[in-house]
Amino acid sequence: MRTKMAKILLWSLAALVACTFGGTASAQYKATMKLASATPMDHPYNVGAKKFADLIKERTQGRIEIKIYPAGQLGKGEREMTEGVQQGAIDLLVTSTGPMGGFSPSINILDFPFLFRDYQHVDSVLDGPIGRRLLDDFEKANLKGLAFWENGFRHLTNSKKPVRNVEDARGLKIRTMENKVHLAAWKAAGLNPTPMAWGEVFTALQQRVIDGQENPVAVIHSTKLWEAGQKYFSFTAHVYSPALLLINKKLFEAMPKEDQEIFLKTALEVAQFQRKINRDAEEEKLKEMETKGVTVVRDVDRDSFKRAMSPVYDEFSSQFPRSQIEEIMNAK
Ligand code: EAX
Repeated sequence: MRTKMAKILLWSLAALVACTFGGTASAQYKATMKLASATPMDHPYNVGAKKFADLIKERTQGRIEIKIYPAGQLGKGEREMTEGVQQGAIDLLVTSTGPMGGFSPSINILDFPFLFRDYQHVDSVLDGPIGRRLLDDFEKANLKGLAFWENGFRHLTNSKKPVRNVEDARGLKIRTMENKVHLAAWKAAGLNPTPMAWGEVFTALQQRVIDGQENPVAVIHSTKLWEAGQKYFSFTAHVYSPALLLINKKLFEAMPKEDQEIFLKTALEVAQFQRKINRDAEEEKLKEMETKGVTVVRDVDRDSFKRAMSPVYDEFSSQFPRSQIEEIMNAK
């Protein structure tokens, strides 16, 4: 850790000297960075991360190399890996925003059930002033949010029975992310939710410690949850889960301005690519899951879940007043 900080300080000094005595700082700046994620290499987080790394290497003439560490190699969950980014042990992280509330409380506003109408609504909020404000808020925690990538609309899976409405789901023991809004929403719906780091979920499902979990199709598919007994998938789309490309703020600010611009521009460019590949592949992944014996319930009574989860809006109204919620809900 101390070496890491020393390296950052040295590079900052080199950049300062280079700027002061001529020569562009970026020509001197070289770095090898570690980018982590919790999902397997074929998950859209890492397809995006690979494209990002390739473009950064190309656009910095090979001066900045980004090595990808997928599938929780650098930590059992996203909250823990975010702490690693804060401390400088990990340089970049692609993560769901779900466990980020402890780092930047304002981000939890995105976790409310049935907040977003569709992908177009998602993109207009995340790529507009509201999204910009939420990204900026991370800077207080020594984290720089480079762009919103995508996890996706979350759906319920379980090992016990087909779930068509909230009554069918009542009493199920399900894992949620370490996220207070999600926990409260599932409790209000009459389920029995437990927060858990993603790296512990597969085993907990396999051992039937929990009956189910909820995640976007790409996470369920890339982690092969049917092999842990998740035989029933319900298209609840109860929450839209953004992802974030985060970088350690001190590391980012120690980079020459030109390289900072390259990182920001590339992160936003890859965001569009990464969201598209996530969305385009969803139907094909669902079909493949059916070939693996998963019962996919598409005709879910989503209104029953929406009604049952609606008390969370009042429960958190002191932190997230109706006006803030409506600013998002009414965005075009
Ligand atoms: O970010 O923890 C979760 O359920 C996340 O959706 C997953 O790790 C991908």
